[in-house]
Formats: sequence, structure tokens, C-alpha cells
Amino acid sequence: KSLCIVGLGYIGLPTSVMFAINGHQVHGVDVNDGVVEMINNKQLHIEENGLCERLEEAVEARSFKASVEPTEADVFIIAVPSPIKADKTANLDYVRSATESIVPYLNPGNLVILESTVPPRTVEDVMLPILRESGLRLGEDLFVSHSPERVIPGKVFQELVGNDRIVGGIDQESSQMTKELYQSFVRGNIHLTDATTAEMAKVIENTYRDVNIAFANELALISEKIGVNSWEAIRLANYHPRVNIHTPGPGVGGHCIAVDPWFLAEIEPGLSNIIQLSRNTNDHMPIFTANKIEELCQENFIGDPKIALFGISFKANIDDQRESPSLKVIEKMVERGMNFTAFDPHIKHNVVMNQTQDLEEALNQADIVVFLTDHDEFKTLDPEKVKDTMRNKLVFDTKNVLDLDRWKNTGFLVKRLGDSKI
Ligand code: SAJ
Repeated sequence: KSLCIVGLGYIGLPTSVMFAINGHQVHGVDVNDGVVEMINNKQLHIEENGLCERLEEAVEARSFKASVEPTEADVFIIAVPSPIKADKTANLDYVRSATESIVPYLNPGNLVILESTVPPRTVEDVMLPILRESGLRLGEDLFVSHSPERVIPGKVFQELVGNDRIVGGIDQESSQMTKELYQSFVRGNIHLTDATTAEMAKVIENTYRDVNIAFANELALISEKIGVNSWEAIRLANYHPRVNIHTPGPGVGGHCIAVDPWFLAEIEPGLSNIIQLSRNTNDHMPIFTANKIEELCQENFIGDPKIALFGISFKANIDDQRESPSLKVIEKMVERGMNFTAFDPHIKHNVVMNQTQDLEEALNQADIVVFLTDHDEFKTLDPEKVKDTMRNKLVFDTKNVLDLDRWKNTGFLVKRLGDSKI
């Protein structure tokens, strides 16, 4: 089939290359001409395991080409961002403009699939009125569905193939056509429903995770007070066959889990108490972390401390810093006039103030090193070497990434978030 995929970001680009190397002809569209040029030159604008070689394969086989303009195709897939605005309501401008952009290219028999995560009813209330402008009859000449992406950054290709998928069509034929298309590479089960239920299912998956993490963070705060290591307590509780508590941390980042719960809260604010409370609990964690850094320095009589902040991205082993809790910790450091250096081996260009690409420089004369992300590179750091570069020997681990006993034995004063046992 010929596919036109609108949005070549973290979801659209991997999805494009997967269709392209599995027998389809893909025309990718992005509004950013720099991104389009890079892709056509087989260069990446995002980091994702396995993307580079698949992009090369697809471009060389001439089954994938990027452009700033859509084209006629059998299937249109929309994978554009759906962020929230300052007032915590969904910004559907990109979904709207992407839908409008394909209208002139639609023909009878076409299928339009929305992959972006959206508030329930967006397909029905926002997309369908725009698609009707094509003059095509919905469900007769034009088929439409929501097939939300569910992949986790860092493991996108494994999950694109292995995860079950939800497909919600505006009618059965739309669902069936969408299922057959994704079967080109999806090995998981594909479950069919209607568009609004598919939207709801996707949003509640991420909301479930946010609420669960908020619970873990609350347990961490309680544990701080009572001589308990929350990580250990949660691990033990999770041996129960019906318990699955997530892990605490310096906050929840990314463009999904920290955003999607608001899509539910927006629809029924009066009925979404737990959801909103969880969002607020998670949003408070970077402030708690910043306060803790200051407290640790004061307790150890370090005036005007130099702070080394390790990890800028929103989670382990990726280069994506969108909504990262680290950015909020840094914001607090700046507001309070603290002396800090930020370092992240996965973020190769400077995105924050006082960022360095050099590990030694980040640690040089530092009084405290704070781990905000659980990158693999941090696990293998040798405390002996770190120690020699630092002025005072304080370490604060917010992600349970380090073997703190080892750091302690090397002469460090250690602190783990949510642990008053160590
Ligand atoms: N986090 C915790 N504790 C945990 C798990 C995560 O503090 O126990 C934090 C992470 O450090 C990170 C944030 O939450 O800052 C989000 O990370 P994540 O790994 O939970 O999720 P994302 O945003 O990378 O991807 C999620 C996934 N959704 C679910 O697992 C239900 C993914 O499958 C979705 O496709 C993706 O959102 C999306 O695009 O919606």
C-alpha cells in the first residue's frame, strides 16, 4: 500500500520506517524542513535504538521518502504532538492542522488513522468535521480510526512489533482495514473497538501509571520520616501476587505520563480527584528534590555548595528532556542562585544553563553529586575516581541507580530519595 505519515518525531519516524521495510511505500511528512532534509540524508534528529539502520535500509530501498507536503496515498497516519497548554487543557492545534493538511489529498477508499494520544471524543468531535470537508462520505468512501501508539522510548522497535494494539474505528470496516494494515509488522494481538473507547483506553493506561507513581512517591515521603527504605518496602510488597507498585523518583517527565491525565481531568474536573492529586504529587517531587539538596548541604555545613547534577533527560538511556523533572530541579537551583553544573552523557548538545559535556568538569571541586536519571553509564561510575575530583564527598541518589554501600565504603556521605534507613 502507499502510506502518507504526518509527523516524523518519536513515533512517526519509527512507524514510517517499519511500514517501509515491511512492504509498503511510505511518504513521510514533517513541517520542519531541516528534519526532512536530515531524514532523506539518512541522518537522525532523535535517538532511538535500531532506528539508524532501519532508516538507512528504508531510504536505500527507496520505500521511504520525507517531504514537507503530503501526497495522495491509500492510507494516512497522523502522529503529531498533542501537548497541554498552560491551563492544563489539550492543545489540539497540531492534530487539527495535520488533519486539514491531508484533506486536499483524500480519495474514495482512503483510510485515515490517528496515532497521537488525545482526549476521548477528539476523533468524533475534532477530526471528523474536518474530514467531512473532503466531500467524501464517512464510512462509505472514507474510513477513519484511532490506533494509539503504546511504545516506550528506548524500546520502540521491540514494542512496535511485540505489543498488543488497540484499534478503534468509526465503524467496523475502518477497524478491520486498520487491523490488516498493522498486521504487516505487529505480532501482538490487535483488539478492535470504537474510536472513543480506544482514546479512553490509551489515556487511562498512562493515567494508571501516573497515579501508581504518585502512590510510590507518597510512600517515599512517608518513608523519609520513619527509618524505612521505601525501595525495599515496595520491592517486598510487590512479591504479593496482586500488588504492582511503581518506583519513586524526582518526578514524572516525558510528554505522555505527565500530560495525558490532564486529558481526563479536563473533561470532568469534578470527578477526577485522584487523577489531579496524583499529578500534583508528582509535580511536587522536583521541588522536594531541590529542597533536599539544599538541606543535605546545610546539614553538612557546606556554605555556597557546588552541585553536580547528573541526568537531564526524563528517564534512563534516552536523549529526550521534554518535561524532565531535572529541568525543574535546575529551574529551582537557578531561582535560588545555587552554584551548579549539569551533565548528561545522552544529551550531546547543551540544553540547559551550566551544562557541560565533560564528566570531569562537572565533578570538578563539586561538594555534592546528585543523580536524577538512572542512565546505565551512572551505574558503572567508579566512586574512587569521582571522589578524587570532588571537594566534599556527598552523593544523593534519587533513582536508586547506585550501589550506595560501595559509595559509603569509599568515604562518601550517601543519601537515597525515599530512604531514611541508609
Ligand atoms: N517513572 C517513575 N517511576 C516509575 C516509572 C516511571 O518515576 O516507576 C517516571 C520516569 O522516570 C519518567 C516518567 O515516569 O520520568 C515516565 O516514564 P515511563 O517510562 O513510565 O513512560 P514514557 O513516558 O516513556 O512512556 C509511556 C508508556 N506508557 C505506559 O507504560 C503505560 C508508553 O507505553 C507509552 O507509549 C508512552 O507513555 C506514550 O507515548 O504514551
